[in-house]
Amino acid sequence: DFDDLPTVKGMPQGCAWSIFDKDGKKDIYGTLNHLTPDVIKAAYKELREGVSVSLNWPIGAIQSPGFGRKGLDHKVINLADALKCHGYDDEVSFNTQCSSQWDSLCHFHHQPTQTAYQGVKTNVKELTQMGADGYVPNLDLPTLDHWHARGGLVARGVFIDYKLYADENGISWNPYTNDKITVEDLEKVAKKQGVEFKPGDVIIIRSGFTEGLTGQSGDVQAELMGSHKVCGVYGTIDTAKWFWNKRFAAVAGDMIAFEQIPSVDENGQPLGIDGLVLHQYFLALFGMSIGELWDLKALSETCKKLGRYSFLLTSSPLNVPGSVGSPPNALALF
Ligand code: UVW
Repeated sequence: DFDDLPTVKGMPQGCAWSIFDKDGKKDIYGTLNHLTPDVIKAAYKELREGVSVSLNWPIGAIQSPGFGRKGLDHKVINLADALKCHGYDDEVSFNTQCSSQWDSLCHFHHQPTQTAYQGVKTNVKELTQMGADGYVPNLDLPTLDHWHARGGLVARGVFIDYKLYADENGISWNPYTNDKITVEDLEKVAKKQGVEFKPGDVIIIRSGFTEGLTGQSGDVQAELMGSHKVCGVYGTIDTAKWFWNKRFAAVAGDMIAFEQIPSVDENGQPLGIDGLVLHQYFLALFGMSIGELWDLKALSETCKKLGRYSFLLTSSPLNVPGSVGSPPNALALF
C-alpha cells in the first residue's frame, strides 16, 4: 500500500520507483505492470454482447486548445500534383494534448526535483534524439511508444458516470468551474452502478467536459475554457493514496486535466499549475498514466442500455518514438 512504499531519498512518501524493476532492469511501464496475463484473460470475460464503443474525441474538436497549445493542422495532398495520378494523401500536425490523449510518464514531472518516473531527468534533446540513421528511440525513457513492445494496453475498464449521477441526483455540477469529484463521490457512484474495482482495472470517469464543448463555436469553447478553472478529481494526497491502493493500471476521464484545476492548498488557496497534485503523484511518483479529454457520451449511453459499467478496454497509442503524449485509440468492448 501507499504507506508501505519504501522511502526514496529526497522524495515524498508514495514514490514507487523501483517497485516494478525486474532482473536488475529499470522499469518503464509503471502501473501497466498490474496487467499480467491472468488479469488480461479475466478482462476478456467482459466481452459478451459483441458491442464496441470508441472513446476517442476527434482530434481538432477544440478549435483553440487551452494553455496556448496547437490544435489540428490537417493538409490534404493531391496526388495529381505529387505523383501524377488520381488520389490523395494527408499530413497532420497537432499538439498531442489538444484532444483525447494519454499522458506518458514523461509528461509532467515532480516539480520540486524536476524528475519524471524513476527519477528520470528528461530533456527535450533526449526525447527527440536523431542519429545518423534517423530517429533513435531512447529505451530508458518511459514514453508511450514503448507500450507497443508490450502489445499496447488491454485491460478491464470500469466506468464511473459521475455526470449521470449528478444529473439524476440533483447535484449542482458545472464542468467549466473547478467543481470537484472526491473519493467519496467515486465510491458512491461505483456502488450505485454496481461497480466493483479489481487490481489492474483502468478507471474511466465522466464529467461531461468534452461533450459540452462538442459542436460549439470556437468562441463559445474559448469562453467555457477561458477561466482555466476546470472540473476534475479532487487533487489531494489522500486521493492519490486511494488510486494507488486500488492498484489501477491507469486512469482516464473526459476532463482536460483529469484533476480539478486549480489544485488548492490545505487552506483552500489556489495553487499554480506546478501545484497539480495528482499529475505529480500519478505520472512522476507512481508511474500511472493519465488519460484526458476522452469522449465518454456514447460509453454512458451504452453502459446505461446494457446495465453494466465494466468492459474490455483496448488502447494503442501512436507509435511515435519518444512520444510524451498520444491519442489513445481506445475502444470499450462489451
Ligand atoms: C498539464 O500539462 C499541466 O496538464 P494536462 O496534462 O492536463 O494537459
